[in-house]
Amino acid sequence: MGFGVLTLKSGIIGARGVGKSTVFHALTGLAPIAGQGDAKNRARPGNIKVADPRLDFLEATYGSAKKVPVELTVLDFAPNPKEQKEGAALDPSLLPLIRDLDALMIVIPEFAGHEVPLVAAIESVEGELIFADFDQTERRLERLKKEKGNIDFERGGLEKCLKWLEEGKPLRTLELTAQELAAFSSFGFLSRKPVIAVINCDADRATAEMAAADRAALTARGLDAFRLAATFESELWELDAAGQSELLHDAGLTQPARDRLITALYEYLGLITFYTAGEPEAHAWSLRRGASALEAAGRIHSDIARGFIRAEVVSYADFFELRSDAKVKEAGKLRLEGRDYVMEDGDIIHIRFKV
Ligand SMILES: Nc1nc2c(ncn2[C@@H]2O[C@H](COP(=O)(O)OP(=O)(O)OP(=O)(O)O)[C@@H](O)[C@H]2O)c(=O)[nH]1
Ligand SMILES: [Mg+2]
Repeated sequence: MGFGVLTLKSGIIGARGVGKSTVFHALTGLAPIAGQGDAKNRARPGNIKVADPRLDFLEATYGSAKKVPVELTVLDFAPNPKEQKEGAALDPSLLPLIRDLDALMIVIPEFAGHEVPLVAAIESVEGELIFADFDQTERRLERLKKEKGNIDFERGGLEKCLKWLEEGKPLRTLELTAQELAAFSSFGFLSRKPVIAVINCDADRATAEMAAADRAALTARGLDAFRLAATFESELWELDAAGQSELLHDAGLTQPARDRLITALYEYLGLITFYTAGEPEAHAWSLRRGASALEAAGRIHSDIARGFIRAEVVSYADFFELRSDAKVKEAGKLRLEGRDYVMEDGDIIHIRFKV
């Protein structure tokens, strides 16, 4: 499933006291704020720079002055007890903020005192998203009744959505035509958003096998699942690099959850990474899987896309083996590609353009 997401801004949501802020701290190293009032005053953004050994290699090989990794933004929201009562699945005052996000992480607790089964817990949070979409669709249909002109197409599509929502199903799993997608893109449907269920569990239960079982249970809803021991991962921030490796190793893990989560998010959202590298900087960029060289150019700068002439491309594997631009050229591994070339994960590109 491709979501066409690039900016990687996601929000952490869920019931009260399930460990959302602990997950936020585990991922970003930041403490949550105790904001008050409006939802936007209660949002705390944190950035995660994506750890990327390929980028490190490019930086070292080119002696780049600067390294720019892919960044991910995660938001935590301070609760407002007036908005979200104890036991409520989600803070309804957050809904307008959630509309702007690229992806959601729903935290599901799996520690003492929280016994709701995974699918039921997800259904209760997603139910709020589905209800909000239902409400919006119904109001839009109501307004259409007063409109003249050619509205049959929009009405047909909305009625299809309404029926789907009525059955308690998220719009994420409804097949829409390209034309319908374009017509509804401005709606910011909440139940169409990519969602990762983040299961907050004990360290010995944060295994890939268990996550695979969770994923299987949620696949009909189009969700991904990820296991994370938030308290444990949070403690990593108190240690230096050696201490972190030791603690991870003792728990039978090889990398912190934030690195695993980014890999999972990339996979789920259908993203790849490409690079631009030289002496001034080594830069990693996220890109939609299947995107063209022209779209890659547009990621870097709209002027570069506009004046696109051709792309010089070398795969990361070839560069890693040959270790310099000159050797890459000599070995015939530098390819000249046109605007329609489909980018591969790890491509290192240099775009020729004129302005
Ligand atoms: N045992 C255990 N306790 C946890 C875990 N994660 C969080 N907690 C505890 O649960 C309580 C709530 O954690 P928070 O991270 O503040 O939860 P929250 O969802 O942000 O809470 P609100 O923002 O108030 O809705 C804290 O006392 C945490 O220490 C966990 O994995 N295991
Ligand atoms: Mg919190």
